[in-house]
Amino acid sequence: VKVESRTVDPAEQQMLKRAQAEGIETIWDRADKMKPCPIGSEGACCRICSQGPCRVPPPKKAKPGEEQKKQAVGVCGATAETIVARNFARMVAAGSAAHTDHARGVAHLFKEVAHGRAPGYELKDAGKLRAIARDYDVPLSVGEGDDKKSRSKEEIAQDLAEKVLAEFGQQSGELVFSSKRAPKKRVELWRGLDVMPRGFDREVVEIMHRTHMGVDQDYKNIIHQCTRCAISDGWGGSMLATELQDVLFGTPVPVLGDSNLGVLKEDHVNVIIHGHEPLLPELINAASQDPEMLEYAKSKGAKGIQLAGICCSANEILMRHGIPVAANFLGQELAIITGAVDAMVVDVQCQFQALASLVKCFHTKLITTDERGRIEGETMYIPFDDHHGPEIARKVLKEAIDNFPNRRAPVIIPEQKYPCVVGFSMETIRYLLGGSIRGSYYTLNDNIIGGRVRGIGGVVGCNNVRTLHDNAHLSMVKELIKNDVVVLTTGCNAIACAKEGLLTPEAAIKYCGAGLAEVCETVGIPPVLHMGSCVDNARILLAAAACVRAGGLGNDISDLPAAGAAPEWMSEKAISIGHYFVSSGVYTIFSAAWPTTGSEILTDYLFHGLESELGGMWDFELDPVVAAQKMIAHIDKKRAALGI
Ligand code: BF8
Ligand code: SF4
Repeated sequence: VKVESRTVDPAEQQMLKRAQAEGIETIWDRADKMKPCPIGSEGACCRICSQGPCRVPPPKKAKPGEEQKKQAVGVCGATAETIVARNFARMVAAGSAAHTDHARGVAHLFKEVAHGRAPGYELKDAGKLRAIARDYDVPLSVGEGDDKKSRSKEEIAQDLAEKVLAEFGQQSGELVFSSKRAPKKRVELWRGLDVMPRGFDREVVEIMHRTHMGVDQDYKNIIHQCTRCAISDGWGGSMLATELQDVLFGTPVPVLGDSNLGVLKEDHVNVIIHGHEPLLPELINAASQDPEMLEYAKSKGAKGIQLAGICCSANEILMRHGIPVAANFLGQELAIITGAVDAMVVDVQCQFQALASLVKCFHTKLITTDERGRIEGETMYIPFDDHHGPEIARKVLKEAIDNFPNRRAPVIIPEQKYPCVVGFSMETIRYLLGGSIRGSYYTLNDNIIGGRVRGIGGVVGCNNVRTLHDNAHLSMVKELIKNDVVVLTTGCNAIACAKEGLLTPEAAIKYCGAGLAEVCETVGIPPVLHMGSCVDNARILLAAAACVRAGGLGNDISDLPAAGAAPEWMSEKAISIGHYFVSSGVYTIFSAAWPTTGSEILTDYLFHGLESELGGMWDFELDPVVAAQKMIAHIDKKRAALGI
């Protein structure tokens, strides 16, 4: 098989050639052997009770003269609409659960830090802490008049921790961020539709209940709960994870980083950080700069310690510390195939089980660190715990260093390495594009109204082995910036863009339309703004809300000339993210595959029906350039409605 048909990344092509030459199996080989089930991929297989699985794909169109076959229903009578909606809903539930459970870990750590019980951590961003506390009605001071005293960071954080932790098990009412941070008009719309989320866990559990055998069998009602659950992710769990991580680890500001497999160094101990939760990676980064650790690495013959990231943990430490990113989702095996990785440290989400067998071909230690994410055959399990963070980080690092002398396969590190400017939090964009009115998105809006910037595209999401790796990401983003659409990116799209050099101010000259290029040059920013990991899609929501607040572009997110996309999505998290964008009023288009084609009626509801309810809707288009053009058409439609 030609490696060019698998990935567009030359560094990864080189590693795939090595894999082929040495008979090492990768995800692409397994994908060749495993054809997707045509019924399951349409969402048309129900296996939620043991009378099935029941398969209800749309009947083939009858040939002339033949009688048209009827649409099948499940043994219990469940229609294709119900079955497909149930499968879709369970994706929303799993995705939302992943983000919210991530937030739970951060919230627990936050509480321990507030009480001084978590060595190695601090409350770094006091300004953000106070902003969140204000939303949660936690008092910032005590006493009145002359006796009024500010409360300490710790006192505020202790109260705030109790309030955020209570939201996980909250049974009624509204989530704080959903009601306070979305534009007023959006909140009123959600209240009117009765989709305000009540509690993080409740919304996920309720989807699981409703999609149990014989409960919710009205597809619109199932999607209604999807909306509530997805809002509790975007304007809830994900937003909480992002905000509390900023308090603990610092709100990102622009920083220079490097990307692609060329960031690994033959003469260094190479440690790959892979997963999603930055709690332990923050401390591994700190430990890697400890002179004692460095000495230890030297005693084993290495020149130093090189950390590099994969997936969203990579995005987290890249944008806060400039730690280079080695690869996105589909590159995780290829990093090990360099023979240069002394340890791969994983936490949760998007980690191939195949890593465990792959590391056996090399010297790499696969270290799992989260009790929720063990991998059978892992080399080692070093569980993270809030109370002994620095010790655990040093232990992990020591394992990597001890492994440096054990390299056995010849080390082949591709030379590709590209710089990137990252760290565009909502606050940083506000600062850079606030213009004369700092503290708002005024300049950005002004540029949109003036037409130099045509609109905003949020392009995010995974890799998918069923598509040419990174190709859809890059062609979509290039088409958008060529047409003056500024791109906000997170997740594996951000890493694909980094590897292509799109996250540099120079990319503006090379790839952008004249208007966007001018704005980027004036402000000195890349045309593609790296906003972080997948939970940081909440930053895109906050940026959208800030655009609405700055004025001139309507009263709601659905008025903005903006669109969202995940051109190579594969995970359930992507569906939850997509659905919260739709629920926030954004036109959201996916490529690669679409999981509801088993019901034309349901698909039509998601693609068209939702627009009249939520102002946002789903769409699907296989060709990423055509998808970009559809985003631009939507942006133009919104511009026309605004009269700009
Ligand atoms: O949370 S983009 S493949 S790494 S799921 Fe996974 Fe998808 Fe990458 Fe990050 Ni997000
Ligand atoms: Fe079949 Fe109904 Fe059971 Fe689903 S719930 S497997 S459609 S009988």
